[in-house]
Amino acid sequence: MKRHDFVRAAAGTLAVVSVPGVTQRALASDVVDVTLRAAPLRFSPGAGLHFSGLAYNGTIPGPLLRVAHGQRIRVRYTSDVGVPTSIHWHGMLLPNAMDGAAGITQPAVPFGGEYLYDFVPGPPGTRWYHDHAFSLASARGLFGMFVVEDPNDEPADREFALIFHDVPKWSSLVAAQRGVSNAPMTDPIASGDSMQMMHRSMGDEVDYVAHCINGASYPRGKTLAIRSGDRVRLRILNASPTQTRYVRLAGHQFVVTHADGNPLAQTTTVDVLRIGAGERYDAYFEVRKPGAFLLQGISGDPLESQQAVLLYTEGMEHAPPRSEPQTLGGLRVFSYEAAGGVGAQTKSPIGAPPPYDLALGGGGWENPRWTIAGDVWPNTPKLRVRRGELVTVRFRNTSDMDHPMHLHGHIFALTEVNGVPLLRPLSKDGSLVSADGGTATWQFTANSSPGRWLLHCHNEIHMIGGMMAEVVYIA
Ligand SMILES: [Cu+2]
Repeated sequence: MKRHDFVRAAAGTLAVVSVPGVTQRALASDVVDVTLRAAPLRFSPGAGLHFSGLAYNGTIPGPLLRVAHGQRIRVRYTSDVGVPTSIHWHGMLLPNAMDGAAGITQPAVPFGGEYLYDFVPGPPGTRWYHDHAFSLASARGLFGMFVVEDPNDEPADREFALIFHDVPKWSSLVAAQRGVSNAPMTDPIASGDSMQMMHRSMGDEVDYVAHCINGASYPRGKTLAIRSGDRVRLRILNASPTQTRYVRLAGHQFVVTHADGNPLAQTTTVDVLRIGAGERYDAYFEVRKPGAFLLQGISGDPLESQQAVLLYTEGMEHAPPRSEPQTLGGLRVFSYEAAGGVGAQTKSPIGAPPPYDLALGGGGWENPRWTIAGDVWPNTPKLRVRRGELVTVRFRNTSDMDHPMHLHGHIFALTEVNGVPLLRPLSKDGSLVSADGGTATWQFTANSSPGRWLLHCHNEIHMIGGMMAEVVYIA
């Protein structure tokens, strides 16, 4: 069994930890007992930066949770923070009462309170966990990665878990909730050779004081050792409260194998990953030559070039690292269409119930309302489903912001994007619906644990502004 190196945050810095292999762990115990305690943390991701964060077990991100598929986990959660909290297990299929949606599947955990989460994590793959009590606690640091080991994963010489996350300027987060933030839109735009920021203010954009990987902004944070010839697997999570990430590794391409932890029918090779809020991608690369290479966020926002981690081969740790220009021009950027292929016609089986057509709307200056079918939670549609039924959801985005829509407790097939059917639908738990008329179609079978399952935008500002609906199982 090869040694697997994993990265996790310890007190605001990167730490590489060695994790025992799958089989030993599975044999060691069928039940993994974990204690998570949320508490305030003065978080310092870069020189001169201090932020009143909230942390699980004293680290931002929280500890990397890792089980063999088939093991059961018991998480004793306690809260020592002054806002209501809960833990959502993002991308997991689990009993409804374990889903962690405060006010829906459990009461919020108050200061001094506790909650026991007890379930068998699955399906295998890169999942994550984060606060879900509508108090912006996840934006303050309550999140972490959760790996359910897949015995069918191809072997890798090394494996790194990379969590991209952002530190908000709190006043802008508060203003964004009222639709009066002056922060500019920072999604990157490829225009010739340079990146540009959009200088129109959308009212809902959040200003960030730092963009981090695993708890630190470059050049802080631990460096990652690789060797020439290595096949390196990356598990990358975008835990940003609001922003999409574009990620590049200098001198290398990514071979993407999994979307949201679920295997792609066919791998796809890209120069740049695009990762919406809440999404995960597994990708590998082969180290072809010695050197020092930055893996980093690509953006028009200068702070985002500090969202970087250094990978180096032996003896190259102090060499000037190779980085790439902050542009997407001429590069192969990950897209659902590229990963799924286009051209097939997807037909629903005869007799399938009609689709739910959900328009996504809202936003604009001084408008804090983000809507589904013209209304805000809890007046948004209830998708009432019977167990075993095939459910089709079609989104149409009438707003001028992208929406990373996420469904709890199910994995759907993304069958259509922007009017184009996908040849090989992607298995996901969230997908970006593009601004200004973008569409997406999801299909899933209602075969999860009966109950209420949220369907919402993973942009925290939009979710709190009402962009949330639910799938409800009826008898
Ligand atoms: Cu949104």
